[in-house]
Amino acid sequence: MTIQTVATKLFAGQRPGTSGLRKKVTEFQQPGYLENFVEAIFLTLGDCSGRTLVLGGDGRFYNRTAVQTILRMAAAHKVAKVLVGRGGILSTPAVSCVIRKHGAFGGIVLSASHNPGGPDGDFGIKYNIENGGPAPEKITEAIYAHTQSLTGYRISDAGPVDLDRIGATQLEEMAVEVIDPVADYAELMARLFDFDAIRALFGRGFTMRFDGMSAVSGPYAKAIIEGMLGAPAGTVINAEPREDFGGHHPDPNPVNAAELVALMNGADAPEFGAASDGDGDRNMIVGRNLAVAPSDSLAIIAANATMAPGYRAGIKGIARSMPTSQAADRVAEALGISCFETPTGWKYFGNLLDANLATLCGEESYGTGSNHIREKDGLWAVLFWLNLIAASGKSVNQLVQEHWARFGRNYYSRHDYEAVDAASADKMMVDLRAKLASLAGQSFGDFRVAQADDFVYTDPVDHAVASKQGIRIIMSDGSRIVLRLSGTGTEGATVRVYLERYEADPSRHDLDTQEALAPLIAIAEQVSELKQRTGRKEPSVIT
Ligand code: VG1
Ligand code: CO
Repeated sequence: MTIQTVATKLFAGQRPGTSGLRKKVTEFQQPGYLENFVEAIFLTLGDCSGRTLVLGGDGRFYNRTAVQTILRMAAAHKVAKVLVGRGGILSTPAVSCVIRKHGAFGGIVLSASHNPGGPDGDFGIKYNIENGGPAPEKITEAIYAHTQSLTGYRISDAGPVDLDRIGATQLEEMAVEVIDPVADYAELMARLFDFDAIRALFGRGFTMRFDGMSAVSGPYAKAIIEGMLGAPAGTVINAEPREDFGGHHPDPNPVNAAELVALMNGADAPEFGAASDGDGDRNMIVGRNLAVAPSDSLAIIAANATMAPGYRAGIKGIARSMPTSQAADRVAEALGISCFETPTGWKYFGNLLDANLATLCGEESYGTGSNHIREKDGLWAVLFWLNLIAASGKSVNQLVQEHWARFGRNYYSRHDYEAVDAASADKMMVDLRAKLASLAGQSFGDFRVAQADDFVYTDPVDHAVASKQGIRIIMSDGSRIVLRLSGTGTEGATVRVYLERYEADPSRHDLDTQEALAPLIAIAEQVSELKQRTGRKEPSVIT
């Protein structure tokens, strides 16, 4: 076995987005493409001797190939030890958990998360740091800079590692330990939640359906919900991770998880429905005839957090991404704790969690999590809801209705315009930015613009500044329109329009969401000319 330096050509566009580098599989399959990015990670990390890394992915097409390549490159870079999930499998939250539990230096997550998989789908790679969370921008920018200047990559010519057998092997001087992907994570969950109460709930015949969407969370959900909590076999469906996610689009929302939603709206609906995404960090919570808005889920978890053993002592603060609804802010206010507003992407929560400024975090995009790890965590959120249901004796619907009655309802929706022409989308944002100053003070029907800006975030811990994080049009009654471009798409541009309106009056809490938001939808169009500029008649996805 020898370690070689392979000369390579540079690839443009290897700048990590909202959550790592995501491209079409075919782009990753170009000789040197993956290797260059991994080399750039190692060049950024510097001396790796004596260090342990964690490695795993969501099992999508190209996962195994990439794991083998990265192992051979890690050995060439003198990494002391790699912990790799069996079969190359580790959910994103499990990577975060394993990094923290084993004191690893960092980890590499192979996933394009909610993006479709398979040979014609997407692949992705992301570096997580010592705290278990996504690398902050100063590291991702350093990685990107290396991708634009490196001349070769170092790799061992050793044969493949057997990924399917748990245990220790050696690759060059490097130890490789194939670990059970579920064990550490399951142990952590059992410490956070009242497993006895949830087991008793299932013992009383409580019915649930968890849709793994043929992605990574299946094995975790099966082991925990059916195995440890005693839910009947068949509670977890689509539980086997597949390279193409069985043709599913593993992005849990009422559009992609239509089957689950139909089941929950049907006559024989179970009491609780849930789903997760490609890499297991997102969650969808569904009651009978009710898909819970992720922003509401964050607020409800926060308001009831002390029902779960891991949060008995109370929460320090809540952090939400800027486009996420302000439902959580009302809870924070009632609890007398801080609420932080960060840019989109989990990487911005890391410092707040590390500094113990926030305990719970959430994004409107079906992402919820806490200080137990440094990623959002799909199954964690599902277990939190199970814990709330078991401890309160209330249904999903009751918990939601009572929350709205107490705090008011933040009607909320996101309209995505996917794969539109990138130049037109950029131009729309530029023109919108130019208009912002003149928008303040203008009236549109019943709404008056109180503030219009492009969100700038200054991290309260390290004072790093992130600018151009989304255009906000904030009305005098707190209603909001937010527009931003996606940083995870791989085709053209995706424009996201976020809409929010607050309603205090409980007699008006059962409106149709799109109807409740109709005036704001019209204003968003009037101000941005989105449809005309992108040539689209309607959003690709409404959540
Ligand atoms: C989207 C979501 C964002 C989330 C990110 C990663 O990013 O809006 O809230 O953190 O995906 O989620 P963007 O830039 O496309 O809006 V995951 O589950 O794909 O890692
Ligand atoms: Co994800």
